Amino acid sequence: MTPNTMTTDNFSLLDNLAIELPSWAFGNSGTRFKVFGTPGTPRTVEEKIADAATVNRLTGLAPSVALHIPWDRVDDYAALGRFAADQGVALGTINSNTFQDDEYKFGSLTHTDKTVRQKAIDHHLECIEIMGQTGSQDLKIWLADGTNYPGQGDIRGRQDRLAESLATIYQHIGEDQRLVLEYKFFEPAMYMTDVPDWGTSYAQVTALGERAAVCLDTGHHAPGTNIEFIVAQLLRLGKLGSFDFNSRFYADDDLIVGAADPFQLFRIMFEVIRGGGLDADSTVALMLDQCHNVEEKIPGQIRSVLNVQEMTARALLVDTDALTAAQEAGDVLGANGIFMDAFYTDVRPMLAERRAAKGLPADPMRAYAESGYAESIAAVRVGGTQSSWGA
Ligand code: PSV
Ligand code: MN
Ligand code: MN
Repeated sequence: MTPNTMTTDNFSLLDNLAIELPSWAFGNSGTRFKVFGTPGTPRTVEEKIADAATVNRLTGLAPSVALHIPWDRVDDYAALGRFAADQGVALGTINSNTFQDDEYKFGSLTHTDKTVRQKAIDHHLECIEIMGQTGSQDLKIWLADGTNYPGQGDIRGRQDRLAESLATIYQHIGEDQRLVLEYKFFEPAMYMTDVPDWGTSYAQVTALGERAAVCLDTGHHAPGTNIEFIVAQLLRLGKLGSFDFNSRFYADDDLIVGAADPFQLFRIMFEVIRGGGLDADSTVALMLDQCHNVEEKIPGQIRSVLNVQEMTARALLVDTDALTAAQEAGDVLGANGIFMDAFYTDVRPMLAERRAAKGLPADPMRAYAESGYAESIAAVRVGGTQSSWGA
């Protein structure tokens, strides 16, 4: 039997960890019942970018910010890109939005009315144009399209119209750009969502071509779904484009990553590593998709990127040679033990040392609390309208 010898030999792969932050995570968000404001909440896109840059400065883990159009619409995207660069971050994924206009009540890219479909297509073309100005690589499409009642819509016809609309958008995707299609099994449509699962997303993007891939949001699956299996499968098929990381207890809770189930995050990161998703030439984009309701937003993002780093480090500890030997020998408990040994190892002291060696704060949460940034933005950002999810 091969002995289980955990080492940190693979920790250099941690240098490849780059986690994009969503601009909307810095705005206020809430539930159906109430949106609580937070002092210092950004009023402009620039203020959201400055907050994201703060997370990156303290962690070294978040070098880019995703934008959501029209929430983050500005006159001059090239200037916005320069502003971001001055702050030490880049502009990343452009997220489209076809879920807030009255015309989209019965769908956007799937709508039966051609004029509504065209409006949704044109919005995506605007997003692609913005990508040209920001230097963004990915156009991310998440659709609220779907139906609430059996019989309400023609399931197959909607798929056909979706395919046609996506094909039109895809024609405008540049050589160095990608279209990523996010799936979600419910909400706001309650009976049937037009892109409910990875299989549908995979089928749609495969029909488009090389530069289209699947976006996996960890909160968008039925409870009990084996997400790491989906990760392994999509990586195997070369179609895992990006992640939206968050965690959930019940539905699409959009909570801090790893808060609900760190072991699941560990298992997902193990498959990401196994499938080459952390290699230097990987095209898998890691992003957060969170909404902070009652907690402070900047430390919420810091906690999340640290949790991803922590579970990645634990996954890198798995002695894969010993694991393979145990698996091939049919040593069920041995294999599981090797896996769990890595998961149960506290890597926090090692990561703190690593950060310090790179000139980063050993404890970014503490460094943020002591930095005075929260107090300074609370003092400065008075007046104007605080941004929120949806504005
Ligand atoms: C809605 O479920 C959602 O959370 C999707 O996950 C998108 O990625 C996000 O909103 C932003 O559009
Ligand atoms: Mn998402
Ligand atoms: Mn979501």
